[in-house]
Formats: sequence, C-alpha cells, structure tokens
Amino acid sequence: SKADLKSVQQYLKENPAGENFQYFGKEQGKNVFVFHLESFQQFLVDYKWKGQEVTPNINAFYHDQNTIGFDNFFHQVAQGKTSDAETMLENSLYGLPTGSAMISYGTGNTFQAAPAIMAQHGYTTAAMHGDVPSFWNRGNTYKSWGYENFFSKSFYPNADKPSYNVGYGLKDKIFLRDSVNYLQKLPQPFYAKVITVTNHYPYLLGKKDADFPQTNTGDNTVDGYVVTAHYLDQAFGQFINYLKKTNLYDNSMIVVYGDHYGISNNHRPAIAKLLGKKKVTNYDLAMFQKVPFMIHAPGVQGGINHTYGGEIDALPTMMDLLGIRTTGNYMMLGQDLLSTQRNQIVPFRDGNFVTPQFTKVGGQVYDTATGKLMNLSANQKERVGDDQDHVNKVLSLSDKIMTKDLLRFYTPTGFKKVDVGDYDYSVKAT
Ligand code: GP9
Ligand code: MN
Repeated sequence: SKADLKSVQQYLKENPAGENFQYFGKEQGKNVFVFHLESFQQFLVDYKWKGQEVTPNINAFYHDQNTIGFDNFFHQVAQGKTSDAETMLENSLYGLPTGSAMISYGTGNTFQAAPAIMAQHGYTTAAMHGDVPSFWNRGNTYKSWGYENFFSKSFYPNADKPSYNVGYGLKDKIFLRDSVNYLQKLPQPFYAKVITVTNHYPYLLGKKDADFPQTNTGDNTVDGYVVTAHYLDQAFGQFINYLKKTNLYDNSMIVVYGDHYGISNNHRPAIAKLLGKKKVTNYDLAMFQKVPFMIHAPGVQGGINHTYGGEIDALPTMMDLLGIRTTGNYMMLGQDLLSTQRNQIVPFRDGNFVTPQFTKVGGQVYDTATGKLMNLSANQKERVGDDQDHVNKVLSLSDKIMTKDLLRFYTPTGFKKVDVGDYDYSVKAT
C-alpha cells in the first residue's frame, strides 16, 4: 500500500549517502560491462597453490592502476544464489530470505533496474548467458528490468555440442569468444552483462580444459574449485584481450563481481586447510563470504578500497561513476561504496551482519578487526543492538518492496515505466 511506500521513503530520507564528487560522472557515457564471476570468492584473488597464482588475469585486473578493488565486499544471497545476486546488483534490492526473487516476482512486478535506467540514458542494453532463458526465470525477469536484448543459449552456434558444454551451459571460453560477435555489433554506448557458468559446483572440467593442479584438502567437492576458477580466469583474460583488440577496453567501465560463495560452510575442515588454519570459527566463515567487486574505470585513479559493503551497494556505486543521481530519487536500499557518508553495515540475508567493528554471527559477536569473540560492554551491546535494528529494518523494507510490488506506486523523476511488451528475445532466423 501507499503507507508501506511511505515507510521506505522515510527510511531512505533518514539514511542518505550522497555521491562522491571526486568520482561522480567520471565514467559518464562510457560502455559498461558487468562481468559475473560464477561462485567466485575473494580469497581466490592473489591466492597461490603450488607456487602458482590461481587467477593471474583477475589479479592483474584487480591491481591495475585504473581499477578500484574492494576487499571488504560481501555477497548477501540466500537460496536464490545467482538470481538474488543479479537482483541486488541491478536493483539494489535484496533477494528473498527463502526462494528466489526472480522466480517469485520477476514476472509481473514493477522494477526500476539498471538496464531500464541506462536505456533511458541512451544506452543499448544486453544480457548474455550460455544457458536456456527459463533458468532462474531470466527470460521474463530481464524484460521487467528493461533489457532490450537477451542473448541466451540458442544465439550461440553449436551450443548443444557435448564438447561445448559442462554443468550449467556453454563453457566460459566458448561463450565469451562468441559473445564478442554480438558485443561488437551493439550500438554504443551499451550496458552489457555477461554471466559465466563454468566455475560452478561440482567444479568438473574435462582433461583438455583442466590446466591447474587440484588442491589436496581431501574433500572431493572442494579440490576442483581452483581448477575451474583457473579456467574462468583464463576465459576472463581472453575476454579482456578481445576488448583490447576491438578498442572496447579504453572506452568502457568494466565491473567484475563474484556472485556468491563456491565452497559452502559445510566444508569447514577443507576451508581451514585452504586458509592455512588449524580450524575455522564462525567469524572466519563470515569473512569467507567476501566476493570480488572491482571497477575498472579509465577516468579515475584506482586502488584497493577497504570500505565494508555488499552486493546491495553495487548499483548506487556504478550510478555515481556514470553520473546518474540515485539518492533522493530511486528506491535503492544500498549505499554508494565511494560515498564518504556510508554506514558500512553489511546485512546478511539471515539477519547476521558485519560492520568494521562487529561481526555478528551465530548469536555471537566477534571483533571484526581481530576475529576475537567479544565480551560486550553495556555501550557495545547498545551499538550492536542498534546495528541489528538497522539490519532488520532494511531487510524487512526490501521484502515489502518486493512482495507487495511497491515500485508500481512510485516512479522516479526522469524514469519511464518499463513495458515488457516492448521486448522479444526470440532468435531471429538468419
Ligand atoms: C544458472 C547459473 C547458476 O544459469 O547462473 O546458478 P546458481 O546455481 O549459481 O544459482
Ligand atoms: Mn551462481
């Protein structure tokens, strides 16, 4: 109802994080790539096994002088995994506590998502994925989000060839090689999202593609992770090279993110071995939920940024660089990671959270800086309580927006409502 909408508006008014004028608009008008690293965790960045970097290309990208790399950035998904990561990245709204927002609400709800916003700023928009459009209800959801183009499996030559596929669709190297043909033809500037799949549980890869030694934790579902991550990294490296060859690299802002963990908390002994620890605490597991978020922005000086944030914050950050004002206009629940007025509270979908001071998990509070279990003073208790209230509030507001379809009652200034009838993703016979 309108009253629910008011409570969201009130919250946003009380929790503004303005843009950062040093970054605002620095990437305005550039092409935008959103590169989805499947099941990719931050610990892989600069990680070495048997003396070799697992992901040399992603590492080089992370340390590039024009890349802003975030090292305290967390995934915030629950069961919706990839789909809820996409929902957060492109709407700055949370996924659901159970199930998937794209499946439950992607068809029918009103959204004011990144592709629609970009299209209204003169961008061509496209999503690319080497599987069928019904997976995670992408085929319908992307229309609601205003994607003009969705290149899925049937757009890719020989997509059914067994040697082209593993797990959840086209192998990343083939998928990305063939995606370039479409990207080159898109009218510029464009906003393009590329979703990889090969680095997905159970981390299987044929002999021909496996080019990295397995780890030796003894846990079968874990030890192939670096092998597929390495494959993804090679695919990423090739893709960046295509961009350089086609001159897309220099006039593009490239956003790279990991969607969620690849190794679940059920594998504690293996995680301990990977991290070189005797055993892992709940704190360690919370930190293990960090995923990459990197923005290669040719117009700014890069560096590693230590702010605490998560997937919910990605969109306001991108919009800042692109010169599109969101504060006070869009119903986005995240805060610009580059803003100096951020609250740095990172809610997990189960109500736990991380701040630069406190890591609240499993009913206990750890000191985020040291990882030590805390004996809270009265004052600290109060602060933890306040943070918890904030987390509960923002999650429940997000759920209200999603489950009650509140955005249909509000249209941001300068935004034209999406009409799903405008889009048709079926393959045109050639
Ligand atoms: C499916 C792929 C994997 O298309 O995105 O989804 P996930 O299992 O990671 O949620
Ligand atoms: Mn995923």
